[in-house]
Amino acid sequence: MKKMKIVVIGPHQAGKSTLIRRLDPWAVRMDYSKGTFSTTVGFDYGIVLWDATENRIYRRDQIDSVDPSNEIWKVTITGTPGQIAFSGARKALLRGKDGVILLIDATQPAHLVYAMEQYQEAREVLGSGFPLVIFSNKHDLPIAREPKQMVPLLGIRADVWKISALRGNNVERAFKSFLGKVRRYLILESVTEIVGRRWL
Ligand SMILES: Nc1nc2c(ncn2[C@@H]2O[C@H](COP(=O)(O)OP(=O)(O)OP(=O)(O)O)[C@@H](O)[C@H]2O)c(=O)[nH]1
Ligand SMILES: [Mg+2]
Repeated sequence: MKKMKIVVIGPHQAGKSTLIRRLDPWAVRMDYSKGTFSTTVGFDYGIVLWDATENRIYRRDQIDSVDPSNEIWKVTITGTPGQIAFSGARKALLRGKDGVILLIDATQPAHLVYAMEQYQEAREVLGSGFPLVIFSNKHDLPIAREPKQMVPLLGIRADVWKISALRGNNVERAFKSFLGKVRRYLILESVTEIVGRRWL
């Protein structure tokens, strides 16, 4: 089975853990909780299967329905801790990942500066040109700003999807679209490697 490793970065409380739980309800979550508040002090780790032939996502409880004659990918989704103090942990979690989801909170324009910092961390670890997508989260809330009011401030060129990780709106569509992009990148990388080797 082919493997793909996705990492989710983004400011503190933007909804990274919620997104991963939405994609994999059995995801591991290492949070510190107090009352209704919780924050990641370790990481989140979820797994789904993606049928690239039919462009379908399967959760752990749906594995029996997977058609093994199709192109199936095991997709791991690692969530990072968003607090500034965890920069070292984020960089360790970014290492070796195939694609990055930058999650921003559409209700918190002031947090874009942290999103920018985390994007720079990803560049430090993964170099340039890695598959990247921006998910603008919390669009179930009326105070959510439109991406066109927020994303240009980041100065990052990437596809942008409006989602609600809490309600699930648009999450699967956005995620599958990104998996398609990462797949194309990985296939191109392996072809370049083979062709490059032949010409040595
Ligand atoms: N209204 C709304 N609330 C959301 C959404 N996604 C997450 N939240 C809420 O935002 C808060 C933070 O969510 P988390 O998923 O823990 O955020 P996080 O990015 O993992 O936070 P850290 O681990 O602290 O970096 C929680 O109260 C969530 O219920 C959303 O789409 N809409
Ligand atoms: Mg979290």
